[in-house]
Amino acid sequence: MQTEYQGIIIESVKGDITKQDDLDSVVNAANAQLLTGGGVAGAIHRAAGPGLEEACKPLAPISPGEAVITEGFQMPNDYIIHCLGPVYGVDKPSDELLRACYLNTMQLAEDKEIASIGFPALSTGAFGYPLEEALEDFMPPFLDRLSHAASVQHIRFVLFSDQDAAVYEKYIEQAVSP
Ligand code: AR6
Repeated sequence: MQTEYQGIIIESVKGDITKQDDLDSVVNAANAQLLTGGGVAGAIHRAAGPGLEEACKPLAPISPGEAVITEGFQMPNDYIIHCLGPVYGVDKPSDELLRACYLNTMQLAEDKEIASIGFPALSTGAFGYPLEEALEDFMPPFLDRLSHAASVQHIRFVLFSDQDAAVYEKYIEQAVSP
């Protein structure tokens, strides 16, 4: 689905975060060491190639809620923004740390004058954050931040299953109703 919020395109799609060829940047659901791993981090490192690991070394480790940016290497995007989400119920307060991921990503994107960002559902895989609770925790302040974005014009949430995409779709329709 696609909608518009304060002049910004917001989409939710089912897909693979490594295949978003038309976006300037995508977000990595990283680990603290910024190394390859399972889920999104594994897929991004495989697609980006070894140059990404080299670029990440001097930036690691990062803390929950923090984000850092690299170029995209062999990914189809100019930039990758690496975020360490909270482990649900372990890194506390999880809601504030999750929010920080989305807001820090926005700040890095604006610093680089990036127009479009693809987000996976940070922390909702290996880190165990329930998907609906994650949406409720990060989306209101994220929408608020979007309402005064300078460069960012297009946000795409990329979900890995039909079920997750449907949850996002329903939430966005309600939150961004004109
Ligand atoms: N494209 C889009 N979404 C994906 C993809 C993909 N290629 N692969 C998985 N997802 P996760 P986290 C979904 O575990 O919870 C890693 O091992 C997945 O179904 O990647 O932040 C790192 O090394 C889930 O809904 O991220 C860290 O140690 C969501 O993306 C740790 O896991 C996030 O799942 C990070 O855990």
